[in-house]
Amino acid sequence: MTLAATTRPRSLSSYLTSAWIGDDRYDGLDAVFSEIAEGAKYIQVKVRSATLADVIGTTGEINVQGEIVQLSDMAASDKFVEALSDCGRVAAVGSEEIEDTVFIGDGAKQNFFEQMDPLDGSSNIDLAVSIGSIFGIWRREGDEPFTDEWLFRPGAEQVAAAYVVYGSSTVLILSTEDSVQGFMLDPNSGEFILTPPDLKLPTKCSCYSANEGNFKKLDGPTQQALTDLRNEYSLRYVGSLVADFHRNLLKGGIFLYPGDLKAPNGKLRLMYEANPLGFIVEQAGGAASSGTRRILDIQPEELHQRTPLIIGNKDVVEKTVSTMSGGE
Ligand code: AHM
Ligand code: MG
Repeated sequence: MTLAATTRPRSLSSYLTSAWIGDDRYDGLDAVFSEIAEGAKYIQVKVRSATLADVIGTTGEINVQGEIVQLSDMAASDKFVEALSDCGRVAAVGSEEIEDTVFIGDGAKQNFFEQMDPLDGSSNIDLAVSIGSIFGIWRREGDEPFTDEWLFRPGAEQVAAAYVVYGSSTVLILSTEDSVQGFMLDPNSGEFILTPPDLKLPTKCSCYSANEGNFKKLDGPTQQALTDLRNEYSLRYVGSLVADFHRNLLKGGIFLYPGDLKAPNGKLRLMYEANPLGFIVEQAGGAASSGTRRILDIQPEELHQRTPLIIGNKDVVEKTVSTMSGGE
């Protein structure tokens, strides 16, 4: 009798140990990704016990977006700032939950800075609906002094990005300029396992994701673009950007949160939502647009600025953007 050959699952730590040996672009990135993974393990336990533990509710404070801050948003933000400070490779962090950039240090080894949405979709936390965390990573060149302006780099200058989905399983997606790798948390061993590796968007788009309730607020060409998508694809909308994006990345799809007549810049944030996911989708073969330009080419003007976002399969994004701008 011959035993079937088995392939040993590859852990995140094994992957990070050998991923970029000798590649100066990513010197220290293993430590950054490793801390994001550790933070995610901590947060996923909190998320799973959110309705049991005494973490639901509000802190009584209003965040910089004017929304009531759920305690878990703050806890996630604090946890990731702490983890990224501890890793010794991050010089500064911008967070959706914090008005100004958090400067950590300017040591020679602190050669990255990050922007993050620590708990995306958090209004879903007490509904057992998937939520997540999103990270964009830029390299700090040399020993340049830090100013806020220096941090406002376009998304095209990111060297890496990542997101986590706290769903029926906890998944971590890491991307550099070379690849997009998926990892799934094994709840038994507590390790992230490489699956699926080398992610590419399926060539066929299978669904569209949009808040159809906003239809009446959209201008005519955008209503036309949405109608075209509705006529061709299935609607799938979780209401957590990171979860909608993850499904579309695996299955093929387009997500859009356009501007409308009242809010021309839409709802989503450039620095820590659109830029990281735009980076990842491009590495996977897709595209991300604001409706008038490539997301990654937008020159940021402030930390919390909003942008319309159309993201997913390249051909469908291009067609949708063309219709939105009055083309066929
Ligand atoms: P947030 O939870 O970080 O504030 O993000 C905003 C969320 C996104 O996750 C999601 O795509 C969007 O808001 C849904 O908005 P709406 O309820 O208007 O459809
Ligand atoms: Mg968000």
